[in-house]
Parts: sequence; C-alpha cells; structure tokens
Amino acid sequence: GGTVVNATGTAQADVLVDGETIAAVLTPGSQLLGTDLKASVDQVVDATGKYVIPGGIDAHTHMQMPFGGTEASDTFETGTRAAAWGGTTSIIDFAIQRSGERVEDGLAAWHEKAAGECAVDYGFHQIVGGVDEFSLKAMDSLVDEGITSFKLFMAYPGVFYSDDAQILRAMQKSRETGLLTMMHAENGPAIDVLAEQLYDAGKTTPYFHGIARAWQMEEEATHRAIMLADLTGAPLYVVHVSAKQAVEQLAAARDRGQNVFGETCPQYLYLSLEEQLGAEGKEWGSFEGAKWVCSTPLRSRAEGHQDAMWRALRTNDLQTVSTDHCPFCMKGQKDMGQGDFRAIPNGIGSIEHRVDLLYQGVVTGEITLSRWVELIATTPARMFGLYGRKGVVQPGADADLVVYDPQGHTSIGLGKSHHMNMDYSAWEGYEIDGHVDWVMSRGSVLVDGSGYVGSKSHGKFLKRDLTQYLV
Ligand code: DUC
Ligand code: ZN
Ligand code: ZN
Repeated sequence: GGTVVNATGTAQADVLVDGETIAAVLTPGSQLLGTDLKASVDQVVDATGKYVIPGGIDAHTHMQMPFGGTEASDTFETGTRAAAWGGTTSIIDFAIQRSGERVEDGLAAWHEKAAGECAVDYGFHQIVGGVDEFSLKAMDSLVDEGITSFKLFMAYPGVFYSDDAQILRAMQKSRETGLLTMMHAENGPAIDVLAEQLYDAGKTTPYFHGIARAWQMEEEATHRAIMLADLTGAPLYVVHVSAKQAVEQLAAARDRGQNVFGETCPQYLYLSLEEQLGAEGKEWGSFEGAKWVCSTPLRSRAEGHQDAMWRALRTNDLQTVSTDHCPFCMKGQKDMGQGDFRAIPNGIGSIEHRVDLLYQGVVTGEITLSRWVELIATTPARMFGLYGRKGVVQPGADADLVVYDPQGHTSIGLGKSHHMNMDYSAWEGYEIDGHVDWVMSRGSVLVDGSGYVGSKSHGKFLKRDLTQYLV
C-alpha cells in the first residue's frame, strides 16, 4: 500500500517478496493469479502514506581502516549495523594494498575482516597504494574476484600516493580490463608543503587543515586526473568532490564527451569551513573543529561550494552521494592532533544519516523524489556493477527495501539517532523531516518498529560485475 519510488518514477503498488527476492510489484487493480494476496502471505507490512524505496547503497566506506596512526572506529559489525538503521543495505568498502605489499594479501585481509561480521551486503574496491609491475599484474585478476574498481590517491605522499607515471600505468590497466578508476584528487605534495608552512607559523588548529587543502589543490588534481584518463581512455570516477571548481572540471570533461563521473558526500552539501571555525569569534577556531577534519576538507560557504554541489546533483554533473564513512573518536583519536592539525586522523562518520540527509534535498526542493533514489541507490548500483540485483524495486531484484515515512521525524545526535561507534556526532542537532521506518535486506527484516532485529551473519560478499558506464 505504499508509494514505490524508483529512479524512473513513482507508483502506488504492493511489493510481494518471496524468499530473498522481489516476486512482484503489483499496481492497484492488478491481481496475482486471482489470489487474495493479503490472505495468502506470511506477513503484511502496511506502508500506507509512506515511500517504498530500494535499499541504499553506500559505495564509499572505510570500516576499521588503519589510517593516520590509528584505525577507523567502526568495525564491519558496528558500521554495517548503523548502515541498516539508516536504510543502507549495501556498502562498498576499500581493501588496501600499500607500497611493497601484494594486492592479493590486502584483499584477503579485507575478506577476513568482513566475513561473518556484516549486517548488510558488502563489496570491495581495491586501493592500489603502490603501483608497480607486481600490483599491475595482480589487477588482471580483480574482475574475476568481483572487484571491478580500484582507487588511486594523488594525495598522502608516503602513504597511498601515486605519481603521474604510476597513475598513467594504472589507467592503462583500467582501460584494458574495464576496471573503473576511482581517484582521490588532491595535490598531496603541494598540500604537505602548505601544511608545514602553516604549522611552522604557529597556525596549528584544525581550521588550517582546510586552509592547506585549498580548492586549487582539488581543481588541479581533478583536471590532471581527467587529462590522464582522456589520454588512456580509462573510465574515471572522482571521489568525495567538494570544490565547485572541481565540479566545473568534471562538467567540462563530460561536455566534451569524456566518460568521467563524480561523487560528493553529505558533509560537502551541508557543512562548511565557517561552521568548522566555530562561532566563538576566535580567529583560528578551537580544537572542536577536529570533529570535521576530513579530506577533501569542508569548504567555504561564502565561496558557494555547497550550493554548487546541490546544483551539480540536479544537472547530473555529479552522479552519486556516498559518505566516505571514516569515523574516529575525539578521545584517543582526533585528539592526537592537539597542537598540530596534521596529526588529526582524517574522516567523518555519516553512514547512518546519508539517506535521511539526502531526503532533506527533496523537502527543500533541491532534488526530486526519483533523483533522491537515483543518487543513493540506483546510480551506485549501475556504477559499481550491482544493478538489477540492487538499486531498484522490480521483480527479480534482491528484496532490499526501505519503508520511508515522509511524515516522520529523526533527531540526530548522541543518545538520539546514532548507532555508529563514535563518541561524538558530526551531525549533532540535525533535525530531519522523514524517518526510516522499516528495512529489509534479501528478504530478512533488519529494522522494524521495535528497532534493529538483524544479525551480523546476514551480510554477504557482493561479487560485482563491471560498471555499466563503460563505453
Ligand atoms: N579522506 C578521509 O577523510 N578519510 C579517509 C580517506 C580520505 O581520503
Ligand atoms: Zn579519498
Ligand atoms: Zn575514502
């Protein structure tokens, strides 16, 4: 009895689930073999007045990621449970290979961390942190493993960084294999110089993280990645876009006919450098700002970056919204950067709130209902080789369903809606129009009126097909 919302449109319909999949989507008047459906099913969920949407797909998460001298505070267990609470039924996390390590070992380690721990289905992208003859060879086997995308970093020298020669070689491999190239596009070497100069000048508060990581660093790297992708013919997906100038680069490349895509995150739509600085009137802000240290950084609202992200979501210059979920606690983690912003672990946790936060764009008229579903589920499914199984409410698809109540309300913050393993919320005080009422993954109910009823043994590894955006 709900309104089924797909990327293609909306319809009043009953959704019949049989086992792990959707058996039928029945519009009023249609009859299934003449049976009285409600009398013959095991369970009826009344969705009158509510939206029935495909489960969210968060295509960018970092559960228990070793990073910045510590480890992201959500495990696969806690992070995927929070995902379920928020209406996300699939995640794609990043397996890590570092310079000198074998890709196979990095991937195996990630399988080991996640197996049997996830409340929702999960897939992996492969971070290639050391492009050399061995890792390039290993990339040949990734497609068979169901890992159809890999991430390179133009930032973080000495950690995951690839230089242009390495990027060129990896993109040639991308072209050859069909693997989608995902890019962290920030000029890391230049950022590190700026950060050191700020620190040496006594500018050590979290605010200066965002000053060092200037938009020029993102625009330049985005442009360079686009040019290298153009030369090699590699399909390119730029992650966590936050600068309006980077979007302009993507839009221009797409206008030229290049096969490039962009992702933004809720933090770049809603939060800003000015808010990170704080209202106390302190010129350099306080350590409180560490809560919002992430890379790419929060950008200036006065410069119009947030408005530009919303606009790009409407014009399809950006195609997806993922979280880059990489949570750290203030105590014992973020506070390592007291007195030196460079030592603050980079990351924000939002996996639980992505579906709700994006729905606010529908409420305020920034995006349509169908575009909401397209951004949070359908395009991620197509982009990362899951479509048909995931990202759509249609017969034959996995029964990953969310009943969303547009009349409901969600209060975000510690002690309220917050099931992520963090000692603070980056979204404290956010009041959301709308509520995730009920969540199902492959025919199993994960969240109902009584709360979370899923289990950590439910989530299965998703072997992904090639991106549907290959030309
Ligand atoms: N950015 C973050 O904020 N955290 C994880 C890695 C990244 O690129
Ligand atoms: Zn990144
Ligand atoms: Zn990331």
